[in-house]
Amino acid sequence: AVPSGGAGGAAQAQETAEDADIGLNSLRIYKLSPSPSFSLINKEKQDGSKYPELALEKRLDREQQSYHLLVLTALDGGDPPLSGTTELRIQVTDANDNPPVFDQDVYRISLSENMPPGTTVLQVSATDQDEGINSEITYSFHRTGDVFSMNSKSGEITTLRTLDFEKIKEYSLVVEARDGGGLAAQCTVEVNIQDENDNSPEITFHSLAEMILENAAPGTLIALIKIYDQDSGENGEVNCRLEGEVPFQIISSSKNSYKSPVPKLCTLANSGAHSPHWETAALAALV
Ligand SMILES: [Ca+2]
Ligand SMILES: [Ca+2]
Ligand SMILES: [Ca+2]
Ligand SMILES: [Ca+2]
Repeated sequence: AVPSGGAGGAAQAQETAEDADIGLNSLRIYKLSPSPSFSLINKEKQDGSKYPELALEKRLDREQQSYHLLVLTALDGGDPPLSGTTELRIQVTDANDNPPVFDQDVYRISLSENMPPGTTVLQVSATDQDEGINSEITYSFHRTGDVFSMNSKSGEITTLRTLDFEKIKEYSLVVEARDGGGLAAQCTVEVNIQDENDNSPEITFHSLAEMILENAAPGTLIALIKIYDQDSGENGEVNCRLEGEVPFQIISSSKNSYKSPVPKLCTLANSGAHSPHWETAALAALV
């Protein structure tokens, strides 16, 4: 067996043949079947006997060709020459000359917040052209966190805890694949957290007047209502409306802030499309 990646030119094997004749009819030359990888050097000992040396012409690559069959022929000087042949079977053993290669340099995934811990969200995959332990891949995070865990054998990434869009909106993970011979590759996993409507509007209410006179002019401002929803986009949009027949109206002064007369009941509608929360706030009427 010859290790792959060996330097060319080194003598690798010796074969000798015997010829009982002497003089011209004795052994003249060795020949090798054509091979791009191997060549034969005819050598002569001090006593005049000949022997061949098998040399590497170029680096062997087990991943391209793991087995070589050569035929060595010994020719004598007779006319016609007599010959003898022998087969050389060469098995190339693996060297760890290939690092793992990820299917993708960058994986991008989108996850909804609030998915339960233990959910498998992605499986990364790398391959290695070598064989045996040289191709056995172990996956790990470049820097371990407390949000995701990695199955070192399968490359499956699982959540360790609940994701909260309101706290962190994206993660960038660097994943390493290392083969049994110590060669490694890295890829990046970009995780985008998507908002869910998991926050109800929060209401603050400020009275502008202790009492309202019965002859107060229409349009007199009576109270200030502030509404805040931690969610984003549609999930954070709120509507405020008065319930029932009341002689008051709500004036929207700016986003999430309403000047209002004192209502008996103010219902805040969250217009989130997915799972709207309705928050009802009973506000003490000051009338
Ligand atoms: Ca390898
Ligand atoms: Ca190899
Ligand atoms: Ca949310
Ligand atoms: Ca919301």
